Amino acid sequence: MQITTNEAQALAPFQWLKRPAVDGPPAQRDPRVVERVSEMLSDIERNGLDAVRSYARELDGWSGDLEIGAAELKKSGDALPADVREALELGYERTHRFATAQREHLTDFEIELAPGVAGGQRYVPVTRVGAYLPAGRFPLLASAFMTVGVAKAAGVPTVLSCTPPSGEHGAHPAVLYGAHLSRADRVFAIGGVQALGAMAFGLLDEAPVDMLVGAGNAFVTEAKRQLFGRVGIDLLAGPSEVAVLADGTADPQWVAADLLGQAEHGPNSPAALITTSEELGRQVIEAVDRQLETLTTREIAGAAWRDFGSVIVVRDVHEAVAVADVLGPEHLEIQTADDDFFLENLTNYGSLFLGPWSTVAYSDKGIAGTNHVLPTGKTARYNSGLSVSRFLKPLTYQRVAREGTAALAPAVERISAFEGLSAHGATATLRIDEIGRHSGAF
Ligand code: HSO
Ligand code: ZN
Repeated sequence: MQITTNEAQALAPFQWLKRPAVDGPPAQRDPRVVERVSEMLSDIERNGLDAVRSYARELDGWSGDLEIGAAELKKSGDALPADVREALELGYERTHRFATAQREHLTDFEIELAPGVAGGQRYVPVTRVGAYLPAGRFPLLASAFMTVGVAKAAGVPTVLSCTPPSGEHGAHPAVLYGAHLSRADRVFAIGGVQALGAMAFGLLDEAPVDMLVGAGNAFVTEAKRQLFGRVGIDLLAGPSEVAVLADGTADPQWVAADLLGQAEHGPNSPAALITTSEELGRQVIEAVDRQLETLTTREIAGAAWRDFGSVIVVRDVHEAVAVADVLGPEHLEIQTADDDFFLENLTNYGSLFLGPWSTVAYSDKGIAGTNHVLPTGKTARYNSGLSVSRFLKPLTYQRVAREGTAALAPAVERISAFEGLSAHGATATLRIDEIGRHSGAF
């Protein structure tokens, strides 16, 4: 999400109050990760579940059953404090309602393009989806709602999910409860590359999955990248990002808190403030430093802020839009006197949070209903976050009646002849001739 020197020059003039210590975006692909993932996937494709089991033992210290039974899944909530369970249920319910509304707004249609010539489109769900539910440094409990739950709301018949076991403890009960609430068809205690390989190569169920979704560490992301093509994917998630676009009306303490609220994801998580108020910029820098002193995750969040934090002062709202669109942040908060102006004018972001009361964490946890699987690393230029539409293929069809022939066939004959594709032309000629035989001229 960082602005490169070239981009900064193109956007000039704006003023940096704080520049990231690291120049350029977080490192992309580590060649050692690329090679290791490729070796592991070949091994898994060749040796099947034996290879999966051996990686589970070696990497996750797990030699128990790979599949989590229905009874265990159902009971997973019992291990959780009642208030956490209720919060998760609320997150599932909100995410499901939002996804269901998204589904209702995708409508099939058929249009008559000429008499006897119709074209139509139907949304048809992907048949089999595999969702990866991470449980690393911090288990992100809402992940199942965002992937499994949304796939189910889209009507995907079979959704498998995998989550890493941790030593003898097996899979994380809260992650399992999320998968259970989200109606996963089958859940496995398998982590990392072996999970994605097992789902994509069809080792866990009667057939391979058609699509892999869900975030994970660098190995998981690389595995998805290498399997893409053979299966569909949602997106390649990089470090979590946040930008806040604020004017002098914003509260610097709130802005600082919201920047740190994503910076704590990891030491390479970019956080940026874009502001029309130099005074606010200075106050936020001070507030971030003060809040870091007492934050339990200050090691991580502090490193992220030092290396990937920026504060940019722009001259007006138009420059603010231009800078935000270049950053294309995963999460973008707007805290200004006219938030709707930005809703109408911004084009590149994963998800937008309008007004000081809309903080990113509400969506992260599923409580705001919207999806938190979002594009990072400026891919918001061409991509959006996960939603029901990603699990639904807009399949088209055409229906031409005999009386529609005149509207199509002569043009196709002409184009085919010009291209030199005579067999194409013959398919049209055949139909014209058939009509000619019965009715004389066209
Ligand atoms: N900010 C993360 C999602 C998340 N954070 C879930 C906490 N829980 C990526 O969008
Ligand atoms: Zn987050």
